[in-house]
Amino acid sequence: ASPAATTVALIGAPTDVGASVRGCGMGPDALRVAGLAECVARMGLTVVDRGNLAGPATPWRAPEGGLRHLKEAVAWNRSVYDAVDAALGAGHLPLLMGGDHCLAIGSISAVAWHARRRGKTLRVLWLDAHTDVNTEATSPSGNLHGMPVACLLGHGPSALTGWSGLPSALQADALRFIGIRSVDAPERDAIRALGLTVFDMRHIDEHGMRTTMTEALHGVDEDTHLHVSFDIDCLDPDVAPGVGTGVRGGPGYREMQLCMEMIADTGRLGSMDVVELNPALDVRNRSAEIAVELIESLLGKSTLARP
Ligand code: B3U
Ligand code: MN
Ligand code: MN
Repeated sequence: ASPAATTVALIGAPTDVGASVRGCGMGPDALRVAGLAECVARMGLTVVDRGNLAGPATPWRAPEGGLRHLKEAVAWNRSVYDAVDAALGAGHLPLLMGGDHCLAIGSISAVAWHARRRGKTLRVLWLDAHTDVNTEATSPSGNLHGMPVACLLGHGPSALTGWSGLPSALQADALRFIGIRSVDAPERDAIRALGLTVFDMRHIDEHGMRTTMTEALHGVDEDTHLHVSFDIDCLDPDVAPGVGTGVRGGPGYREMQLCMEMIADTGRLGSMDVVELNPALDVRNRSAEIAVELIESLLGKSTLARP
């Protein structure tokens, strides 16, 4: 099935402001070089490349108050919020090309605002090795790419919460995590306290990707705005080595393809993030090419016509 919009707006956010390792600021151009725009066009969709947003350089300062680069991260997320807001306002499907995962704060805050205004129920699929639900009080690193989920749930620095017009952009029941295999001890407590639904790698191994995705997509209907926040480190690092914080034991190429195909089948995809792709650590842009192939499936590519 096709996504909810017929025009895809590519938005580049070339920064590693929230990351622990340098290099994911080159993600947007790596995705362009891998043919992302051509892939969207092949799916019969109109593509507009909004170019790269501008923002402050990453100063590589030590964390202050448990947070690294807060001021710079706020600036980048402001730009992302405005660009995603503009794309949704134009009826387009925003595809945020990160950049690190802290940018999902701006992106999903804009999505939440639009979904609420249109009376849509928001469902966010967080495809990641990590749950990213740390706060400045629990983070082992101070890196903001480990905190976007907490910020979107209203727990985090006040400068990065409340952007959707409500104290929290998301309620816990809007989120489904897929591919998780690295959770810090305080994150484990937060998952339980917040009541988050996490399909970790053990769940995928025991039940398979098909059952997992059926569960993760349960309840999605014509009134749902589906947002996919795709952290490339969700994939096994043997498949996609171009990431700063790879964790062994992730989904392989075929499992991830099925995940994307089942999301596409809902026909409710309304927006997405592709983040944490680090070309400095990649092998001949392979991870970017795989990301593009997976996005093609997410936008409805199918080997055979399906009933
Ligand atoms: N949980 C750790 C590591 C991490 C989270 N997200 C990424 N790495 N990419 C942290 O720093 O919060
Ligand atoms: Mn992440
Ligand atoms: Mn991750």
